[in-house]
Amino acid sequence: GRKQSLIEDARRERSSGSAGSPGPSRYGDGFVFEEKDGRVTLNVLFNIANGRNAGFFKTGKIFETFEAKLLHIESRPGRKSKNSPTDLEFFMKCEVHSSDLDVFINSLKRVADDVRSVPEEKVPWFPRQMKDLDRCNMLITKFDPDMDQDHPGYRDPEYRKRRAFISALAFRYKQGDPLPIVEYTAEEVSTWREVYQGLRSIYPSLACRQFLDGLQQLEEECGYGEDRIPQLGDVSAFLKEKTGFQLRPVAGLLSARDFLASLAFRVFQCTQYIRHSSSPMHSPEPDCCHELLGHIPMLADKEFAKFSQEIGLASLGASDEDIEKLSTLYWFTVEFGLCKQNGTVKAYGAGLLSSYGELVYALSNEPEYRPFNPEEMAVQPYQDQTYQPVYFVSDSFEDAKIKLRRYSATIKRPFAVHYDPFTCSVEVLDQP
Ligand code: HBI
Ligand code: NLE
Ligand code: FE
Repeated sequence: GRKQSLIEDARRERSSGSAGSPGPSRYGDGFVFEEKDGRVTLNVLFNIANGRNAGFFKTGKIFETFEAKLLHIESRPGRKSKNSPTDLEFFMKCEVHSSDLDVFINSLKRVADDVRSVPEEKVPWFPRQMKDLDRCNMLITKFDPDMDQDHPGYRDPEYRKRRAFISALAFRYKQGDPLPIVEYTAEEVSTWREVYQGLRSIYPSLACRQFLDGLQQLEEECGYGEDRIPQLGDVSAFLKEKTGFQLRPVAGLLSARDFLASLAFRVFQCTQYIRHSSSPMHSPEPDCCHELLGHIPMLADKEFAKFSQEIGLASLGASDEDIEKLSTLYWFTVEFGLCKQNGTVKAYGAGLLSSYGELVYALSNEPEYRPFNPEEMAVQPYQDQTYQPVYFVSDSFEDAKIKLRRYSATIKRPFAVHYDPFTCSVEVLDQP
């Protein structure tokens, strides 16, 4: 599931409008609320200033008076938190009588600051223009070297410092900025060399044809090799010419929703740090080896690029359940997919192609193989700590694409999306 703050969601929706078809009743700020049986559901945000905490309990009294049904509540340090750390911002989802709406909001305004109300949206916010990707930055703190005791970098302060430095480059990045250049240290290049040499020697027999083609082009035209870690700017320029994909730096694992959304714009989010030198053969989290060796060669393939964008478009505004399914499918295909080529099983999944350990394991007779079936794959539980116990094998690379495309088309949304490559924006077509 998605661990996204509802406060964050409401704020994004408010400042960008949403794709949902508007309901019948209009209120104050121009927002439209869905009315049902004389009641409306709304999201209310307000601040309680430092030292006025009693104000919060007064809001409770107002809820009681108006028989407002509280459906959800969250709080977090408020906007002015730098100066006064006890300021709190509240988010409440509630249901009130439509006729009480104005008085209810005005009453709240008397006891709390900066009261804002936004209608409950049926469609989650999604980016419409490429620059909206600046707001697709919900990081999942998993495998974090600062928080996870099992991370190989947890006890290495130098490594953690380096990670923080490289993360900061991604945090500061805005769409359209030049891609940050990282001067990799001798130790980092040596980790890269180890990863590159190991994998390069087994690719010819284990990787699919599309991958080998892409990698060869990268070696010939983009300076790929064991001696240096390619810079995102060079790789992005290369991809843009081949398939129109471009890269964007990211500090770590993104929420599936935000990660998939960028694909809709042919933007691939890339981490720039490298795995810890103590575990070159496998890392549970993405790093530059995973992006540059696992993903980039595949994204140089026109058909694969098109298909990646389609998954991205299918994800825009999809329900949480559908995002979960799409990302699980993504996991068993783009990350860990196997396909038959000339009668032999080959890897096309990036998570395999960037891990010597798992690539060898996946193509040994140890794991279980199952036939490609999107309906089954979308709900197959997976773990992301170590090697997969099960892989799905398609009859061909093309077969995987066709079946996935067919599956994506079954995802129901109250609107259709169309990507306009000239303006790099998503057009939303209402389908009442
Ligand atoms: N975030 N940075 C980053 N890189 C990924 O490859 C990635 C991600 N978030 C989610 C994700 N991949 C997949 O597991 C799918 O859930 C989309
Ligand atoms: N296990 C992969 C690797 O070691 O490169 C990374 C997978 C990221 C999803
Ligand atoms: Fe990946």
